[in-house]
Amino acid sequence: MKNKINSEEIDFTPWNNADCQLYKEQGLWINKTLDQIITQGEEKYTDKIAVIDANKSWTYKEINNNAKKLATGFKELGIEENDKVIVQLPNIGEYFEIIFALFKIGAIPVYALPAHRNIEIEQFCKISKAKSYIIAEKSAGFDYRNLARKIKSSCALENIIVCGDAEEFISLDSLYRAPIKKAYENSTSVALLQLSGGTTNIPKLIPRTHDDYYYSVRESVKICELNVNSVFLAVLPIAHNFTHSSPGVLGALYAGSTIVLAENGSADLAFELIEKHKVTLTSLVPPLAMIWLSYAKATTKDLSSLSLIQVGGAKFSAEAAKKIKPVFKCQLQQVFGMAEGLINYTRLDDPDEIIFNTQGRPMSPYDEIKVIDKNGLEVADGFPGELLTRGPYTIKGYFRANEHNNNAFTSDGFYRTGDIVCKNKEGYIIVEGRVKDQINRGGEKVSAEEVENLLLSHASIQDVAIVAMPDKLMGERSCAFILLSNNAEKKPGIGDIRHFLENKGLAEYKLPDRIEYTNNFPMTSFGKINKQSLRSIITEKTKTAELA
Ligand code: AMP
Ligand code: DBH
Repeated sequence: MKNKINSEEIDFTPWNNADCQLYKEQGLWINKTLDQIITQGEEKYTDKIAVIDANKSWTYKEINNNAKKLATGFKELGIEENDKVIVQLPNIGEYFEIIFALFKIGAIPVYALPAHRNIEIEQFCKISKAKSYIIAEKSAGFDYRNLARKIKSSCALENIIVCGDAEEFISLDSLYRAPIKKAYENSTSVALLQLSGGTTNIPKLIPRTHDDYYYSVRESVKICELNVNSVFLAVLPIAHNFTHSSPGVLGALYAGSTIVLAENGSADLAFELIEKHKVTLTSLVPPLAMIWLSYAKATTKDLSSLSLIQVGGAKFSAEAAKKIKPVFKCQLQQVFGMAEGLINYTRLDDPDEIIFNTQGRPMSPYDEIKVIDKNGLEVADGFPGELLTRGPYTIKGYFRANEHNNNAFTSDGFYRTGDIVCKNKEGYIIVEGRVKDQINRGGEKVSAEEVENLLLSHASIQDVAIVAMPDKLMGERSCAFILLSNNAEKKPGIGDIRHFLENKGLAEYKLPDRIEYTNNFPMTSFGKINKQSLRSIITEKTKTAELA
């Protein structure tokens, strides 16, 4: 049964014993929990500023001390080892106190994004059985306490913890107690649950262990050359795997750098912060990089401190890639990663041609990759096929998703990425497209099936298929092809459709950007809706509209 989550579902699929031993012997897995990032940070960089947000700054010592105090507060609330805690926060400094406090007691944060609404949060609660939910009172005009009120009963939440004015909920401020003395130590256990963009209507939770995630962070720091002089500007949500770990905020803390948190990605705010804090690197999704490129030409702000801009999450075109260096006078790094594990980077000293035209190569010499055709056979270099991977920081299974895992992983432990790529003979990867039924909206992944299922509950809709349509800025946007039911009184407009989904509690980025009415869908020979032809139809239409 598709949606059933039962107690026999596996939380975590381990690597085989021989691989575990190899990764330990080779010093990839170092037997430390992620908490070590901040305890070591306190020892080495004590009074150095670790984090600056819109209101405050924190030293390394302050973050660790506050995390120790919160750890005790969380324990007193009844949060225990292996308990899941949904963390949904904007880019604020308290985020670090909270996640390190959770690591210290062996509780497991589920990394929700600020854009998620009740549908998503309810799903995370249901799958993870989280009893605690941590939010900020408000951000970007949205009141998260109202969201908490909406889901409280359906989710059986016992603790709703609010950073800021808690109203009837538990105030984060009230939870700072005497510092905890001994921290959780089992590095082989699951540290956190990341989210996958999802290719089915059930979101996937990604169990990452302390050992594997810490390795991914350290290796990323090495490749991106972060150090105590680096200043990392986080403009994307910090819980996202890219901003979190590639090398992201955890990498910055590991390297003794300073993190500057922006509340959003607007070029105005970011450029101001870059000048003010002498930011050296940042990570962007392609649409943001395009906006920054257009604003940078006219800015009066001094951006000369920037030495590296990372772009990833969706395909960055070679044309746009070529503009980064001349405009920002800094290096570009393409990053092709996934919360399931594998991260590919172009290297800082790669020739321009590689940096412009490829999405990098695997981060670790222990990453194994295969590019296969429809029959599962490896294709020759330079030919497209689906990318499969396994290695020291790529998961072997999603959290409580046995049935899906049978399809998403091969019997010998490779993750089927669903990405169509070409690998060149030097091992660099060029992303060509996807086999996944997913829209990559400027780095934010939308599962077509999830939105289709919701639309099918609309009284006027008989059938619907959502596909990606090309978009200059976002790379892709979503188009819903709709077949009206016989008794439909009127054609709902795009506004009605978006409103309908919003009322259901769907995150805004998942709402269709366009609708097209159809009387009959193109079908495959198996009688399935032929999404490939729908994509061609809408691509042609958008091209014709551009020419008109
Ligand atoms: P997720 O599994 O939700 O973490 O999303 C990861 C997916 O994002 C990858 O499998 C790719 O489809 C896509 N992706 C990430 N980075 C890039 C990139 N640089 N170029 C093209 N696609 C990317
Ligand atoms: O898209 C992603 O999920 C992603 C992109 C770049 C990622 O998880 C990462 C780097 O770590």
